Amino acid sequence: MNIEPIEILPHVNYIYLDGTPYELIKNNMCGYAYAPIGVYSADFEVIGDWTTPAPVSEIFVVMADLCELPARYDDNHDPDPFDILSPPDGSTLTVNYTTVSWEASGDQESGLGTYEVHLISHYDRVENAEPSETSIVVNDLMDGDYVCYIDAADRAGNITRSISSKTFTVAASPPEITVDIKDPSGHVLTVDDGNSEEDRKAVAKNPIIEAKVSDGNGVGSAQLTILDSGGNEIVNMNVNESQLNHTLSYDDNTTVLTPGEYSIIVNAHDESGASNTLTIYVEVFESLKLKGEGTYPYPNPFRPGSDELTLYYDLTEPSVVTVFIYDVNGKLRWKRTYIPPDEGAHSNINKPKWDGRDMFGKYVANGPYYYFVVSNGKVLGKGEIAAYR
Ligand SMILES: [Ca+2]
Ligand SMILES: [Ca+2]
Repeated sequence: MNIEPIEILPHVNYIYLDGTPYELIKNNMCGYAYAPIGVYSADFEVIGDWTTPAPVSEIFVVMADLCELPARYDDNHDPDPFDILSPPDGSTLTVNYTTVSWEASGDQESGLGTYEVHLISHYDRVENAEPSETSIVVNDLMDGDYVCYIDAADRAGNITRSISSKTFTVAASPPEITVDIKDPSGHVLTVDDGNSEEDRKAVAKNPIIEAKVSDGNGVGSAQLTILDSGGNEIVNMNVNESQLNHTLSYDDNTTVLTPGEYSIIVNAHDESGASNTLTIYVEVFESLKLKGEGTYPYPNPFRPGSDELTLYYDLTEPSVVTVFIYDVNGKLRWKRTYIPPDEGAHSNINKPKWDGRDMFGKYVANGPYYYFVVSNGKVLGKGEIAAYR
């Protein structure tokens, strides 16, 4: 490309190509400025080989594309008026997406840069559309009431807001429910999709149970029920006040959960009539013990240096636990103590790891090893591990 910079007078800052102004980036070293190839219609003064110093109305400039700075525009006029067309005002959507459409705006000076689609609800969301677009599909809308309007922005940042806005409601989802069961030690078991009777969660005595319910349409009512193994209602808590969020908290101030099996049922309705129920099966234990299969090392045999051994065990309540590993001669090779609520010491399934190094940091030799899981002077579980490399 033939590049010929033009020299311009200091007060000339913009030239226009097809109605679009380009800021001239002045090079202080040589006093040249550069602009894109094209026929320019503008009044500016040039000196040098060009017609000078008179203003010119049309000039052909060969460009040096050296301007990496963003263009700034000499444009103080807002884009043309326009209006939003959809979604229909006052509509209720039972799906979590919608099409927003609008009339085309326009801009005579710097040109349209973008449309900003504003969706104002419990949260504010902005989607951008190209200047050539007049509709977009907005996905993943949360439940709630919305006000939607469009801002057309030109390239200089001048904004025209759509003449009107649309209001609509999304009512696509039932209330969301999560339950946190807190052990007195602070360990939290969170359940958000329920469990089966076979997969009962172990819970320490005196748990604190918190059911959190939320819905963008407003939670109209929520209920926490605890049934014992005979189906008797032990606890029944209700709220019937419309809020976006409710938390129902059970602690043992009123009714102590004695050891045994329970089901925790949380039910909620939103203000649009959708409902949801979460059921959690738990077993409350009097004191610490191992559940299920006892302890389980994996992989076994394992390769020190290549594998990590994971020791699985399921505790009924948080407790300080020490794992000992002895070799075949009865010599202690490794031990580690775990403190609640850390991995290895919390209620439910623990998965502490051993990388196969002894207490001096050396990988142990091939052979059988014996592990013991001990808490409070009591051996909870033990077994054999085979190491080979
Ligand atoms: Ca403008
Ligand atoms: Ca809802």
